Amino acid sequence: MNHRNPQSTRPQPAPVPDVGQPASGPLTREELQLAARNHSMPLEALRREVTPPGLHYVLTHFDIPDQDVSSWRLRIGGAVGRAMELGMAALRRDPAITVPVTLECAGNGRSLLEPRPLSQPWVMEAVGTAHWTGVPLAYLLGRAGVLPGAVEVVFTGADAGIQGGVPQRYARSLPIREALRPDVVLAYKMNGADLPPQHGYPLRLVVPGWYGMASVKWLESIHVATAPFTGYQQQVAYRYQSSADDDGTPVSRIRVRSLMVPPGIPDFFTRRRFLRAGPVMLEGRAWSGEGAVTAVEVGIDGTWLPAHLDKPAGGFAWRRWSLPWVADRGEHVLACRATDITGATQPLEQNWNFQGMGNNVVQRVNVTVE
Ligand SMILES: Nc1nc2c(c(=O)[nH]1)N[C@H]1C(S)=C(S)[C@@H](COP(=O)(O)O)O[C@H]1N2
Ligand SMILES: [Mo]
Repeated sequence: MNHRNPQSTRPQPAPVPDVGQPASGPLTREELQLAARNHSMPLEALRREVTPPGLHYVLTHFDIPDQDVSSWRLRIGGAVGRAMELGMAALRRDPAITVPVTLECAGNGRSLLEPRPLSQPWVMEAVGTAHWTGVPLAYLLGRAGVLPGAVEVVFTGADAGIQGGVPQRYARSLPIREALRPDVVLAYKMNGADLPPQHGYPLRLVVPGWYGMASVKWLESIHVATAPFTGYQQQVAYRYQSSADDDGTPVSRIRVRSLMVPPGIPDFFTRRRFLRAGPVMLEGRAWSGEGAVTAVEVGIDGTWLPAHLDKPAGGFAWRRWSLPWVADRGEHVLACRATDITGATQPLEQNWNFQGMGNNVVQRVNVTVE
């Protein structure tokens, strides 16, 4: 029998493009949906050394879970001598540390690429710095007793969804030597208060120096593994790929970057800046997951000048920079460019990659001085 519906000969709606496909032209409805859920940090918040939670960027792949802390448990298992289950009261009795950490999404800058990979369409401000308080991961792994043969630690969150057609819980792994670093923290506080729901309540991992994807929110399980983890967010997503068929290399540490507080006042719609002629202090922050930021230069209409650097607040927290400028009437293009201790510096033009990862192109700000 022929079950074909005669209506199927009508033109079919175009298939909804899926995550990762390259696109040109106006943003799609799906990108707008993601952009309205996941917000970046307004650039004026760069004035603050510590970003208040409501201004810190947020990225959540699926839904924010509603966690009941009275029934919530953290499970630690796999290649350990003593598997454990811990509630929040027990975790809070363990020794705690507080680390200032700049987190940045690996997809920051994606919407500026041409063509751009379909995903969260960040511009340039998917960043923030918070003080994260909690138990050092190394302390708990020490108590559990990591067995010989362990190569990675897998962290799984409570949030589930489908990405690239694959049903999954959000999960990522760290090589064992990174997991045993003394500054990797299982955080239950952000800036001195309980984690807000969107930042991982009641417990999240924070991996200083790594792009944000490593810092698993709504943490439920820690599994010490004797083979490399092959989950979607490890093996498919978060890779530097030249094309769809390229296996690529994994994304890990944050590339050196700096941003500037746009001076003066904005036009509401275009965000173009306007300021009065005369002295103005240009300022911003710079960070790198590879180690200390050693220099920031400020570009004024293409001429680069060294900025003053304040003392760093911590190994993986951003560092304030400033440069006084006497603005003269006319149109100007301002820019900033940081260099880190490895000698890496920000590119003037971004190299394209298939997922739009690790963008650290120099920021440019157009200003009209009147
Ligand atoms: N469980 C879980 N953890 C997660 C994510 C997620 O979707 N689910 N997103 C990751 C990504 S891609 C980033 S950039 C950071 C963002 O952390 P924030 O929202 O606290 O800024 O969380 C990471 N941890
Ligand atoms: Mo991210």
